[in-house]
Amino acid sequence: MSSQASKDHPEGQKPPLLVDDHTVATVRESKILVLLRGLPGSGKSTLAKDIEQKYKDTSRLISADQYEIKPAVRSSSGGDYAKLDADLTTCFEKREASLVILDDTHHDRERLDKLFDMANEYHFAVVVLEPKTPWRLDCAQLKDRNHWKLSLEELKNLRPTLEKDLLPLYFGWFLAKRDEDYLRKTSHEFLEQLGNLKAFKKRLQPCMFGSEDKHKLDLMKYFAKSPNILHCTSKFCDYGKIVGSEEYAQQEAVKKAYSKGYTLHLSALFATPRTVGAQVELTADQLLLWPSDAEKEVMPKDTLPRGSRAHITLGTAADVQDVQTGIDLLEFVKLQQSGKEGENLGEMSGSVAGKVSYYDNGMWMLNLSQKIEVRSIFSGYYGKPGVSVPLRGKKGILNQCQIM
Ligand code: 2AM
Repeated sequence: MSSQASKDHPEGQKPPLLVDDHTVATVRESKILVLLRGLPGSGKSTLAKDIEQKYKDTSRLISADQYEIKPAVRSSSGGDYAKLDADLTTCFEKREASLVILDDTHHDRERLDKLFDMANEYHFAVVVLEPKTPWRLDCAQLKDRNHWKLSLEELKNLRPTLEKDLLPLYFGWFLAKRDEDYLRKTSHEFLEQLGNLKAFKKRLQPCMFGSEDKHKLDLMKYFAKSPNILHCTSKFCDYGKIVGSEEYAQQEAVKKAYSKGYTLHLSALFATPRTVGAQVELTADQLLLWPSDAEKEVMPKDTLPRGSRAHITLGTAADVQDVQTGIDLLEFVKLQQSGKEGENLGEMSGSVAGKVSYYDNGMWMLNLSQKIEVRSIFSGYYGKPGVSVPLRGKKGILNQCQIM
């Protein structure tokens, strides 16, 4: 970094993916699309180049400037971007980089939505970074700094959408690719062993887990959907429509954590007739990012320990929403709080070694003898809701849980 650039981006203001070793290691194991966002001349390109340098072997920097795309308020975001988008698609398709950095103003919602769709299609998590330079919104200064020679008027037209925070559908911890693959496999193993457990077959009630044909019960097929990128939601914002989301995004802890790497500790896996998920035990550091009303939001009458809703949705039945997984987990927690241990019905082995408990109404929990640790990046999901993949994943059909 040049001395001028160092001054513009003091060490304390650099995003964790530039300065924190654990984050750097996690980013290297992840698939991430970094979107630099801000007015022309605000310092995006310096930040973009720093990130590219830091991840030389695995990154690819695509800058709108290279394509002569002049920042402007457009009626449509089509035309100008055709070549850039073709190169971006090739980069994703040919797996040219696991960290793709896109340097553009990103002021246009339509343009952003297109990029979020692409990220979803290629299973890239998204990180949106804005320069922290003191003049980033100061049009008078930017007029002299931007190489496009945009006038004060043109800059002022671009500013309104860029001075507001871009709020995601939700904030959360997004699993690194390698750990995500491992957890998907572990979830299949859990469902396979559960489906083959004698006690499970015995307690199946009519229509539970798609048990119409008891001899061909297939839990992987039953849990038809899985999130596109496995994650643990911290705050659901609905792009800012949820009361309190702006305040959440403004919290110092949240701002500091954005793009930072965290290890999540999974203590149990659970399955109900609606969802299959993993229980996450948040550390003190992670609890700083946990909204104080997360449990009350879905169980207003109960007093449950802070963080007890933390989970990763692994799969849901066909007509069930992802949000149900956290509600199901809280049902277990409530039963445990009331002193109900669950019926101890055996052990699982291998990657899912642990004790199996049954809590009535088709609620099964596996307490892992060894916690599973998965690496993740704290960020937001900005795309459309309801993007999911079949639980069976890309590798095709795993063994069915045949009930004899
Ligand atoms: P999940 O975290 O339990 O998997 C989009 O709906 C994402 O936000 C999902 O990942 C979903 O569930 C999570 N989410 C958390 N709270 C939600 C709410 N109140 N409504 C909808 N989705 C919510």
